[in-house]
Amino acid sequence: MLKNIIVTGGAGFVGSNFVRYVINNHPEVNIIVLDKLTYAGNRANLVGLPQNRVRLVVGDICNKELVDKLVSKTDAVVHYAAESHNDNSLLNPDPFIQTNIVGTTVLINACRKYNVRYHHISTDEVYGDLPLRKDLPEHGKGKGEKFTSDSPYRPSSPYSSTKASSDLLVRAWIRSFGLRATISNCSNNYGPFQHIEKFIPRQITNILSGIRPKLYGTGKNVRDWIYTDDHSSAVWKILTEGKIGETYLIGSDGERDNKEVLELILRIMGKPSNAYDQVKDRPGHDLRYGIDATKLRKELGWRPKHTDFKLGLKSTINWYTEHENWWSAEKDIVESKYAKNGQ
Ligand code: NAD
Ligand code: TDX
Repeated sequence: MLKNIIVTGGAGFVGSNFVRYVINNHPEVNIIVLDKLTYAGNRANLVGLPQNRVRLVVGDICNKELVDKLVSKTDAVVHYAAESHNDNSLLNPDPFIQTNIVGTTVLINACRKYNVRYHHISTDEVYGDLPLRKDLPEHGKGKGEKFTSDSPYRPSSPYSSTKASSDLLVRAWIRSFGLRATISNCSNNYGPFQHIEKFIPRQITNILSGIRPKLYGTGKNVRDWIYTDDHSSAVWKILTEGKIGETYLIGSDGERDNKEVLELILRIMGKPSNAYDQVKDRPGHDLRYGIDATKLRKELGWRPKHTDFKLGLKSTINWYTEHENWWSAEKDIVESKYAKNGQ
């Protein structure tokens, strides 16, 4: 049984939601959050969690001595820490290479040394993109090719190529060194605590700030949205019941194109659904992601709970509306960076 775990990147969006999920659902588990607190990490993401069960260590996953010391005393490492934003990776790939590739290597070396269970958080973006489906159905449960754990690696951006590199390192450490590891590749998360540089929170906080939302290109690109709590429950399932050496894809049949998502946000927030600007497209912009999560559902019996996208979006909009203090100081900085880039 797992009693003490390290969650890297636990002060970021998906990591902090995982920490909260574990604290609320698994009273026997204590967590060390190892986080560098980059621009994307925020102490406030851990506010309200019991201090006797969650300890934040501010540090870099590339720091071998620190990682060695922490890993020597833990039962498992769940590795979320990353540079995570595609647009930033197009402006400067260097921190992506450092954290995502070098940082992961430091962690898996330490886990190998102490024979510690390791779970690697990755993304569907390592598989590149899928062709668009003309017949995108109302609730995304249509046919069409989807990613599986056998899909070839075809990353498009500096971000996704560094995530792909880290996945391959983990696979090699499993095969060559017997690392006790699993990998999960999840689709686009949404929910509370997501940095306002990302699509959904950027548009919500634009509207709340009186700024017109910004859609890249025509908005035909499709993302497979999952509520972040469902990602957390899947990761816990894999960590505790997954087969060592396996890769599991996580998704909840939430395919929608960006235009549709933006129009829904506008409608929920009481604005005309055409009240947005079309801006410069992202270079190399992946067209469509779609996850086939059959393996996770069949082999581990995982089921997502938050499959009503409109409901999830409403509660996310409420969260940003009620937590203006959490994001308002960052808003100008984020928007002026985008403006410089014509977006
Ligand atoms: P995020 O940018 O919100 O958070 C990343 C966290 O990692 C931050 O707290 C940051 O301070 C920390 N960090 C960055 N570099 C570090 C370093 N060198 N040492 C220690 N900590 C460091 O990212 P996110 O959206 O929460 O994504 C977390 C993980 O989940 C990433 O590995 C990402 O690839 C994966 N993922 C995210 C999504 C998504 O939709 N957000 C989907 C699939 C997979
Ligand atoms: O202002 C915007 N307008 C817009 O149209 C922004 C910020 C984005 N977009 C588009 C680009 C994408 O097609 O919205 C879509 C989603 O964009 P992001 O939120 O930047 O996410 P994406 O690039 O799809 O990657 C996300 O999901 C997979 C996470 O950031 C990654 O960390 C994760 O691996």
